[in-house]
Amino acid sequence: MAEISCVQGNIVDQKTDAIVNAANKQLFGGSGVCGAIFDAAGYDVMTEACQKHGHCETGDAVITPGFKLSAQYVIHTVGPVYGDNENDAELLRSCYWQSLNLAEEKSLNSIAFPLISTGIYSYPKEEAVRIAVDSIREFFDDNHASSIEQVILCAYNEEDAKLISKVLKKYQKSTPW
Ligand code: AR6
Repeated sequence: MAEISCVQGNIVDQKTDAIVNAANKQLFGGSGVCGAIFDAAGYDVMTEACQKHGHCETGDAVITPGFKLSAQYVIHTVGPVYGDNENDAELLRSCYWQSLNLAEEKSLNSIAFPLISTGIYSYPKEEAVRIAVDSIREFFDDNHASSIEQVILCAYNEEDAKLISKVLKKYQKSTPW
């Protein structure tokens, strides 16, 4: 089982093999995580790499190089806009799952996620954190021989870091990893 931990900071500063972008379906630069990642990676090169994919469905993910980032790769996943779909939870779960799948396909060792959908897309944070932790754990339950050893949940502020740590602790108490 990979180690799942919480770090407070900026996703672009994470020194994992891949960082995950909270993307839009058109894969254009935006604000929030997306803006920070495009700016730090190099806006033009990242736009060009994303436009080669052209589009990404909600719940799915695509991968590009990290360009100027410390991370070798960026995995772009499109979270649900909260309230727009009957299966929001399933779509959010799929974002984590598909991102881990892509990291696995590249035999990566480490990956850092922001809290997908909890900014502009308005997903309630506590529920989103539970879904994130649940889906990451389920992925490793199904992939015992995974190359991924480290998963970071990156909180942008102290409040989010406390929330993630609380959910992680609860899981550690309830089920041995
Ligand atoms: N590092 C880590 N976390 C961050 C950072 C950062 N640099 N910036 C914001 N957050 P959001 P979404 C937190 O809005 O809700 C974009 O324009 C933030 O506090 O980036 O999935 C895309 O292009 C929040 O908790 O992503 C899409 O159109 C979380 O990261 C849309 O926004 C996600 O916030 C995606 O919206």
